[in-house]
Amino acid sequence: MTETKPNVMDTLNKLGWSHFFESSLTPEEKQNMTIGRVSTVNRSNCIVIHENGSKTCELAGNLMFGLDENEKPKTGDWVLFVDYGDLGIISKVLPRHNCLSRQKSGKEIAEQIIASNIDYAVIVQCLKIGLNLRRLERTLVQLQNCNIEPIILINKTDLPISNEQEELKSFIMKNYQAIPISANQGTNLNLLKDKILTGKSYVFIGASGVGKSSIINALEEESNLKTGEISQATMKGAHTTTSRELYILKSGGVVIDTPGTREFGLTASSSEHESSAFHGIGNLAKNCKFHNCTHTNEKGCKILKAVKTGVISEDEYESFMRLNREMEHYESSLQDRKQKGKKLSKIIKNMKKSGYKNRYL
Ligand SMILES: Nc1nc2c(ncn2[C@@H]2O[C@H](COP(=O)(O)OP(=O)(O)O)[C@@H](O)[C@H]2O)c(=O)[nH]1
Ligand SMILES: [Mg+2]
Ligand SMILES: [Zn+2]
Repeated sequence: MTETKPNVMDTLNKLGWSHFFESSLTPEEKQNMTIGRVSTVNRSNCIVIHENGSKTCELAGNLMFGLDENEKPKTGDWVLFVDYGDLGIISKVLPRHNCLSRQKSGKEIAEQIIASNIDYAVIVQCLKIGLNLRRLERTLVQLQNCNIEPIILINKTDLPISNEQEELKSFIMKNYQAIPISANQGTNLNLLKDKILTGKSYVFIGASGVGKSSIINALEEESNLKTGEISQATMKGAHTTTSRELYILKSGGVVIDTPGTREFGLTASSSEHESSAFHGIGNLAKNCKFHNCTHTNEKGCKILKAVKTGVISEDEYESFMRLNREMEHYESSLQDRKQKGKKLSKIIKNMKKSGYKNRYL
């Protein structure tokens, strides 16, 4: 009686439907409700993709007033709605498999959900727009915590870069398996296409202007997303993607385009200050008396000594310890702990060996 037509299942599977979501439904829900996935969230409604296309939906009153902000539909959520023709009324947001969130900027600790039910995050960077290793590391930590696989791209490889940037590019390619691409010229797009699988969901993240929409466009010439002209003066892209949007690619795969996510960290503090601090302290740490010094109360700790004598500030010390805690959390959640342990320090070490300038860290 509650048989779902095969072609409906086919569409839902392409959209990322799985057992996980299926098992959260009651027989009544299967019979009476339409299943859909949220593409865009607007101020007072959302656009939901379902078996017959897309529909503007509003939240049922009890959900509108009964749910917390983060429980309300977000891009990538699966919802049940009653179809009233022109309008759908959402009666349930299905449990999330996972979600990509970030901390809202500002002092208060508030989580903001960027997208939900994500398999991969495509981190787009380009050398022309402030590529920052620390930010990349933070993003990787965040993805690890959210159980999302990263794919790292370096876009705009058609543009000329300095020798120093060239070195940084090879470094990131080598240490992070980053793929160098050019959305404009189609260079290496096939390498990215190979990673995009039917029924899996990919959120594109990275600063505004790095070329996220252009890459999605290039994957799907027909999808016709708006891309913005970049201002040569500031190297900042115009904010053309105003909200997060979910699409099914013709070739298979669900992509979510996002506007620029500038600060993506686990903490809301500015990273510039931390970076220089981190670089200096990292050196000191190598000379601590104990190999596994935690720099909190050990005798012979060079870092504590430097704080005491004013060589480094309390602020710098705090930042360094915060990063360490983040990395520890990151590492302890990895399955192959041993192999990946101390990943960051190894990277930093390699960076130094190859003579890197402080500002990239
Ligand atoms: N030279 C060059 N420009 C690119 C490339 N990809 C994107 N752009 C340009 O960068 C600007 C910003 O692109 P857009 O896709 O809107 O960036 P988004 O903000 O990350 O979505 C646009 O002017 C694009 O034409 C590329 O591979 N090479
Ligand atoms: Mg865009
Ligand atoms: Zn120490």
